[in-house]
Amino acid sequence: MANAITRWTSSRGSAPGNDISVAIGFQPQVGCGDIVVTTNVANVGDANVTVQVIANSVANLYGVQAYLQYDSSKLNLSNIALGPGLLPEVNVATSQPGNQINFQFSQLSPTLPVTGSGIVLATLSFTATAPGVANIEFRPSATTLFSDNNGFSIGPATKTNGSITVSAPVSTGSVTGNILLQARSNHSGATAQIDPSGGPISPATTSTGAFTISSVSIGAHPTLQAVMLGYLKAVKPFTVAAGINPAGTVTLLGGDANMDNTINVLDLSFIAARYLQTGPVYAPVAPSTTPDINGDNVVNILDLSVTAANYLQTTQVWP
Ligand SMILES: [Ca+2]
Ligand SMILES: [Ca+2]
Repeated sequence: MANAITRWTSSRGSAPGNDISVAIGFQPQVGCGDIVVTTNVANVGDANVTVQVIANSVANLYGVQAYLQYDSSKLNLSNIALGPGLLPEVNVATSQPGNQINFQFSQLSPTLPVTGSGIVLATLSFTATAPGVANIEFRPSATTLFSDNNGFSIGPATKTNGSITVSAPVSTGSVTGNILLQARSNHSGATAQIDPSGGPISPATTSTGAFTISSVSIGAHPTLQAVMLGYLKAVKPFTVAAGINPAGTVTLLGGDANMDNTINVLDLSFIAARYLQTGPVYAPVAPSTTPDINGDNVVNILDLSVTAANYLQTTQVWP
């Protein structure tokens, strides 16, 4: 106590020995605590997205008045819950005109004052309505105040604004899988496509047949197809959700030399007419035809046999 008196007398510029009874009752009216609005993240449409208003580094906190505002272009306020770090035993008002949040409350005797940090004063609940960073901030035009149980202001010395970062709803996913090619050990060069033609398409498959179609809209799609030059395509309906959607593995049947979705005498004739030709280019009719079904740069019995074995097969169902 002697130290407290010394600080008081020196701060007032008085000599020691003045009226001690006045000095004993003195409390410094300077800010000491801090008030913080926490941050959170949400997606558009999320309800009950909360931030907390917290008091830190306070001594003998007994009441609080706070004046905040929030970004009503991105958030709708749904609830203000006072406490529980400080008990709202005397609640003067809790109102939210427009985009404002005001609360004023005190504890009530015999409840003891609160000292420490991490004291939750209120929890604010919002619905996220639009993407972007929505600030929840102290209004500079109104005085946010801590009170102790003697009715003195004890801060806040600093006020830290909060925010909710709202993300746009996820509207696309990706589709992955493997396309294997009959008669080949290297399965590169095929593609997978949603909503042919014109829908999102994968890059050419890797040697293992792996593919990924990116940025596919969420929902049910009538057709996912696997296509390779010289092979019958395979199709199935496919529903896409957010994230990665495995479509499984499909093995394409070889022999559709003219790419008309049927293996028949036209394909056999096309191959026979070019029998024993060599080289990488076998597209005398159009770019989308080939007699070299297995891709080994020679037209021979291997191509003819696989085609004949798939005679009269048509577009396949992707399992
Ligand atoms: Ca054909
Ligand atoms: Ca061949």
